[in-house]
Amino acid sequence: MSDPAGDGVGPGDIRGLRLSYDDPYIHVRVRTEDPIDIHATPAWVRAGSSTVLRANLDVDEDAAVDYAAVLRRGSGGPTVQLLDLQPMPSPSPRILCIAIEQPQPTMIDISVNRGCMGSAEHVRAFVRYRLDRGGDGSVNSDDRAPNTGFSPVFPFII
Ligand SMILES: [Ca+2]
Ligand SMILES: [Ca+2]
Repeated sequence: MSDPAGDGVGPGDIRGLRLSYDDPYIHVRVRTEDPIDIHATPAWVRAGSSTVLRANLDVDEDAAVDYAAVLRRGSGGPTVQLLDLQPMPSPSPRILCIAIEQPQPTMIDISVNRGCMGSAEHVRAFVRYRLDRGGDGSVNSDDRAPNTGFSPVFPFII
C-alpha cells in the first residue's frame, strides 16, 4: 500500500509498505522517497542518533499491537529487535527471530520469523519511521504508514 509524499522528509518520508511471506519469514518492506544507506549514514550509525524504524504487528485483529520489530542504531550499524508486547510462547534467543536487509537504497526490509509470533496465521501492520538525519538527537522526520489504522490483513499462505 502507498503512503503520501510530503508527510515525512526525504529518506524519512515513507512512500510504500508491503507485506510478503516466504516461509517461515514475514517480510515488511518499507519504501522511502529518497535513498539512504543504513550502514553508513549518520542517521543510522552515529552515537546519539534517535532514528528508529518500527513495524507494529497485529496478529489477532483486535487492533492492539502484538509484536513490534524495532530497527535502531547500534554500535556497528543498525540493529533489530522483536518486542513481544502480548506475550505468547516463543522460542529463544529472540535474535534468531528477526533480520534486516536493504535491497535498494530506497527500501528497508525487516524479516520476522513466523515461529516467533506464536500461532499467528495472518498479520497486519503499520510502520513508523522517525529519522534523525544528522544523528545528533534531533528528529527531522516522523512519518507513519498507513496514516491511520493498519494495512489490510495479510494471510500466511504456505
Ligand atoms: Ca509518506
Ligand atoms: Ca504517512
